[in-house]
Amino acid sequence: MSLPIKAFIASTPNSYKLSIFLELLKLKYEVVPVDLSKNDQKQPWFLKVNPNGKVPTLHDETNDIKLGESGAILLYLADTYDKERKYSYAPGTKEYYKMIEAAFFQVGGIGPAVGQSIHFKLIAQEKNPMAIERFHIEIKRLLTVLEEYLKRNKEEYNSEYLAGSHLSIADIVHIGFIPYLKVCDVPLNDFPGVLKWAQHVLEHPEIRKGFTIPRKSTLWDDNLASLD
Ligand SMILES: N[C@@H](CCC(=O)N[C@@H](CS)C(=O)NCC(=O)O)C(=O)O
Repeated sequence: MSLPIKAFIASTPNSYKLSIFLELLKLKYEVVPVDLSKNDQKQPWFLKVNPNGKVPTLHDETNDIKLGESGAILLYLADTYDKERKYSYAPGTKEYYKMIEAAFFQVGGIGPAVGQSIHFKLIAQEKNPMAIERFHIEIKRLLTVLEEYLKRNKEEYNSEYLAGSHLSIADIVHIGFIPYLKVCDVPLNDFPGVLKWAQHVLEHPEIRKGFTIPRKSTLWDDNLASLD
């Protein structure tokens, strides 16, 4: 059966943001698995939906919209399908901008830094110690900022989440990357606030389920288990 919401995803940290959010919103959707090892994401059929050739990508036929960029996709889904603002905040509110701040910090900060760290540590044929060190230091700096976001939000809202009083897009974009920190040799024990937050967020069964769509990553399995 064809469903109007099509999620183009692979078992990657950015993709899991989308599967997690679709699960939380209890939406019916079709998974279009993208095989990154075969470079599906750079094929003409994929580039028609997202010229940037990356996952996650969304095609919602209900509104005839094709979107790339995890942050933009989650904001679209929130505005369209989270009318009660269970996992987001209404535009114009203070909490909305704090949610956006944390989300942009992820997509423009932690996400790329973790991606580069993994590239230089695990994928690049030639080892470049300066590049490895640069991204290692940057990830640790960014996690210190994340600790501070959590601390300030707790002071203001007495909340365990990143923005405002409840789980939101701010948490969802960050949680996707947390299990990868182990691969970057950044132990979460050095960031107790982030560790506590991650354990709290992972209590949501929809979030655990999102990490299994399209497939569980064996790497993530081990790393998720180490957070329990
Ligand atoms: N800024 C993008 C980054 C997406 C991204 O880097 N996706 C990776 C997987 S986690 C990807 O598609 N890599 C394959 C490629 O770059 O060809 C977002 O937030 O959605």
